Amino acid sequence: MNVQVDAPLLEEHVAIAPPEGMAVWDIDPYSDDVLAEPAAYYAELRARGPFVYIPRYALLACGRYPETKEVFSDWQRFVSSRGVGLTDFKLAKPWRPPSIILEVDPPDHAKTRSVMVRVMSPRALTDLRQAFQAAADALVDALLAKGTFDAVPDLAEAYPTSVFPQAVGLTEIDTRRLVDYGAMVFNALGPDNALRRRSMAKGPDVVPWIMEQCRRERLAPGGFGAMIYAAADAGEITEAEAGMLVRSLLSAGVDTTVTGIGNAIWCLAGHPGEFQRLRENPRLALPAFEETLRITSPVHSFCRTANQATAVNGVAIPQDAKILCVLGAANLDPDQWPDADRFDIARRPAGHLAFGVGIHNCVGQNVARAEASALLTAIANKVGAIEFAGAPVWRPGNAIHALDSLPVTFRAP
Ligand code: 8QM
Repeated sequence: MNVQVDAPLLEEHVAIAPPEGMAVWDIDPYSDDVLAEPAAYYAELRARGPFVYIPRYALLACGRYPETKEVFSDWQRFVSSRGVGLTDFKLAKPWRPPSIILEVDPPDHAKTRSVMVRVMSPRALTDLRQAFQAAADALVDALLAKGTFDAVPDLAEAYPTSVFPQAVGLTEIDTRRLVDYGAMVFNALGPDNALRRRSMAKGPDVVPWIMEQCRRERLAPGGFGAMIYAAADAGEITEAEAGMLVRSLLSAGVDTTVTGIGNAIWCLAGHPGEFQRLRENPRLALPAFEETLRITSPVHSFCRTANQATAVNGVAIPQDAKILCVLGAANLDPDQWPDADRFDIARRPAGHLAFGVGIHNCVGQNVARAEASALLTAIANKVGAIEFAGAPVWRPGNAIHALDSLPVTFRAP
């Protein structure tokens, strides 16, 4: 009898040797301290060189804007199909079947991407905007009545989980499982640390529920989910691929927007002058969100894998290297952004990397912007001041930089 046993994963990715002449930095970018308060790490990463070698994980990291952008946008040399976390899918089995839009290269990428581009096009969002605004107005009224609250559960989590699942067409809404699944997806991008293991432990409860919600029968007509299945009806993708793209919506659409909104409240509470500017001109809601993304980078790092030996800005990159692209560092690079650390809601930081760049840039960014601008518009119109009501606490995440707790008071005008 031939018993098949899964071999233990000796190596998660190819352990490259330190390249000649490259700075070696003995740091754990996935330690709780770095993840919770990354500013000093971002600055040192940029200062040490265009690329550094991190022995603990035998990988390269970059955090200066030009190199980070180059690695991120050149899909031919720096592939996504080998995984966008530390695991090299060529060597180790991914924790779930790979995403057919994120963890894939051209030409396969084009087909799924074009479906998702259409489903979340600006036109497809016109009808949703009213619903987003009505929900935002109602939530902000309720929070004003409350006065003091924790903006993480009561606002940052409450808002996207009240509008996004409906937009997808989910018929059973389980906020906790949606949030826990997001934590699995993003913590899975890091090493096998306590964060990853704690999130993964929820898999048996969360994953079957998520997969069930992706089925055609579960999805209400008119939503993003039904539009994806319409692409299957049209023969563009298979029924199974449609289910996988709905899974992508649920993977990428919740934690990201929850984090972006929480971080926006943190920025505004910490910069009362900027909040008053927003009140005077609520049309700065979207630029204020864009600046929040630059300043706080909700998705702080993402990997690529060098599929060939190459060079970036004269620096030799070995074949098979995992490259940790620290988007949070690039978004604060003083050589790219004048007065980089200053939160300026009118900056309009075109080219920030918080939505990525290149063919894999965030396909849901219009949805994220629609949610955030509705909410920040409601706050600008209704709230007189946002004050901290306790110390904000950051939550370490292997790929997401989010608040764990943000006690604030909304004052009436
Ligand atoms: C991150 O499952 C997916 O397709 C997927 C998961 C996570 C993301 C994107 C796509 C970047 C927000």
